[in-house]
Amino acid sequence: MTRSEDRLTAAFVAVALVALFGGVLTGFFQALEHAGMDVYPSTPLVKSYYHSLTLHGVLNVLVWTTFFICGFVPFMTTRALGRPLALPGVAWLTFWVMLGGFVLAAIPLLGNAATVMFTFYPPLKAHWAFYVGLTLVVVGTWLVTWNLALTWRAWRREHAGERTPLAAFMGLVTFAMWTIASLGIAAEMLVMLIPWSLGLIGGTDPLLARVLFWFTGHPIVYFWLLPAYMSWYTLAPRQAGGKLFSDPLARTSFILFLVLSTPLGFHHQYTDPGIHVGWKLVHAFLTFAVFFPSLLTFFNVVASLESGARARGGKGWIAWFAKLPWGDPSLAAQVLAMLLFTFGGIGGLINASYNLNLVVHNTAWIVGHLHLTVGTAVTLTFMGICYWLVPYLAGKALWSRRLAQAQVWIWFVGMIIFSNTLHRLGLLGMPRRTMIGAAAYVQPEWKALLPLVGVGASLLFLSSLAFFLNLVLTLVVSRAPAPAPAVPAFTEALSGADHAPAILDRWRPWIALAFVLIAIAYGPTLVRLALTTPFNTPGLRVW
Ligand code: HAS
Ligand code: CU
Repeated sequence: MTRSEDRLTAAFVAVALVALFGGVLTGFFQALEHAGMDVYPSTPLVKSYYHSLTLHGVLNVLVWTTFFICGFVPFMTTRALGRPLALPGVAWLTFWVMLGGFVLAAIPLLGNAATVMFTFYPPLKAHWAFYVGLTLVVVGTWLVTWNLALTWRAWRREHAGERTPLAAFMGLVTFAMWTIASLGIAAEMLVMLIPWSLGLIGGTDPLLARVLFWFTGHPIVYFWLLPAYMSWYTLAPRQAGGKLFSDPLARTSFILFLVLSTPLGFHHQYTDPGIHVGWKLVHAFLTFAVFFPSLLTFFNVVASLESGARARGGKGWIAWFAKLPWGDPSLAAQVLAMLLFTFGGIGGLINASYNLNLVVHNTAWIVGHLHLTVGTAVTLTFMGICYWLVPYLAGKALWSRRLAQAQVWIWFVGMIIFSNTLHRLGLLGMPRRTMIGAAAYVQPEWKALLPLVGVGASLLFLSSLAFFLNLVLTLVVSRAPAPAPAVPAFTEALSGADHAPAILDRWRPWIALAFVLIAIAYGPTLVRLALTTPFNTPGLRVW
């Protein structure tokens, strides 16, 4: 790969890490608030609990993830295809468009003019720059899709009849899925929020906006997850000293995500009026369907790790687990992320069940769920990736392997305390997105648990500080050259790409099927809402 491409990856990852730092800091403030300390009077930049919560959500789940993915996925895809990006100029333009968008959104965000949470539900009304900025970030991701697609086309011309290398296949599916999924948010921004915030239309409609938001808002979780899966499938087994159990099964899992990720956003809207219960049921079934590619991943990745552990002398049904090379912080981060994701996934099934959702919806339980998924499965995996990627990009060895080992375990323990406590608080009825310290209805049984939120979050914050310190010292202090090979090699498979049916390497049938399912699951509701919605709700600024 060219140095320019490495620099591009470095640029994306650098922005991602800055966002993550802001995200973990504000998260720490919120947890302290829950634990009984009102920190906001002493944080001049962060005005209130809700300002902090918005910064935390936007910086972590929208900016950290997206920028990391736009750096990491093209890095992996071009390496797997063995060729540079088709349009290097466009790739840099993409970065500047996205950075410009982020800065534009960050100005009102920091200035407390967009305190609308990462879901920005109207009628809460942010400054127009917030919506325009986020839209530019999304446009940037489409440019990445375009570039990856052209790069693959050029590869295909020279490799007719060959299977697309697995990592490249996964990169392409991730961006194809995301591009389809992002149409909802694009419509919400362009037709509703941007004209409304600019005063071009007088009002808005909460229900239509929420439907369009969750059209994208559910599949965006797979846009975050699939790059982590890409690492679990194509790098982690090799890091563990083993082989991927089945390449065709891995491809099947990704194709299922391409087809099934989008048509199920109503599982975030079970309690919303104005959507027929029959369509909610359809979305519930489809949510259970999209559970399967993660189950396939579970079996495939466990079998692959097991092959590595057994090659290292591991024995028994479970005891082999101890023989994984735990001393490698990059692998340890990913395996611990997988362990916690198992519980996050089970929690997801509970959320998806209509009647159980009525118990947990809008409670702290959901916050527990999202910290196991995006906050650990994704974030801890990306941290693990940083442990080889940043030294490689910097051309220097990681400053301290020991610190990195400690960091991933502190995250693991901190997250168990933090997320378990939030799940329990949710079952006790504690609402999410609420400044609990100011609530008049705090129950004694919540009071007993709330300090544990602070304990867990303090460990998480400590772990993030160790992470950032290690990366900064790698850049500034480390003198040793990056170890060779700096980038983990792609995993070989026990059952390889040649066993994969050719149909899995075709795009049109799967993309067409994805659109058909979306048309069935969303078409009637969207058409009805578009034809009947009056756009007459005035905006609110409640902060
Ligand atoms: Fe979720 C809400 C359902 C996955 C993120 N989710 C959220 C929100 C976020 C989020 C951010 O149905 C809050 C949004 C908001 O602000 O309102 N979620 C699911 C389901 C899944 C799921 C069914 N969620 C994720 C992922 C996320 C994420 C992934 C981020 C990355 N979620 C919901 C629902 C709601 C929801 C409802 C709305 C709730 C409400 O009322 O508001 C599934 O995709 C999960 C499948 C996962 C598995 C786990 C497989 C395990 C693997 C690990 C392998 C382990 C190994 C190690 C190898 C089936 C692959 C083990 C080793 C051994 C030896 C054992
Ligand atoms: Cu969802």
